[in-house]
Amino acid sequence: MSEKTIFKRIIDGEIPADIVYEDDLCLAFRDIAPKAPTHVLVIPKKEIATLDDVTDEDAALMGHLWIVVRDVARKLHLDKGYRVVVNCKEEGGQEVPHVHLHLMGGRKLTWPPG
Ligand code: IU
Repeated sequence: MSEKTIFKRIIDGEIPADIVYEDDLCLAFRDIAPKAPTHVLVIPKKEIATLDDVTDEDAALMGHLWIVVRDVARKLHLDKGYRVVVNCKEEGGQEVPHVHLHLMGGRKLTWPPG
C-alpha cells in the first residue's frame, strides 16, 4: 500500500496546517513556503493525484474548488487581483501528488512563470 501524501496527512489532522477554510469537500491552507505574500493551497479531500487523474464525475467537485478559491481570495482581501495555478505532473512542476490549486496574491505577479 502506498504511503499517505503530506496533504492527506493534513486532511486527516495528523500534521498541523494554517487552515483558512474547510468544508466537507475541501480544505484551504497556507503554503508552508509561500511564493507570494498570500499563498494558499485549495485541495479536495478526495484523493486525486493530479489534474490528469480528474474524472468527469469530479466535475462538480472541481467547480467547487474554484468557488472556494474565489471566496478565500475575498476573505483574504485580494481585491487587487491574484493568480491561480495548477502544476500537473513532472514537467508541470508538481511535487505533491494530491491535486491542488495555488492561490497567490498580495504583490504584482510577473508573466510568464518560469
Ligand atoms: P506543487 O504544485 O506540487 O509543486 O506544490 C506543492 C506545494 O506544497 C509547494 O508550494 C510547497 O511549498 C507546499 N507544501 C506545503 O505547503 N506543506 C508541506 O508540508 C509541503 C509542501 I512537503
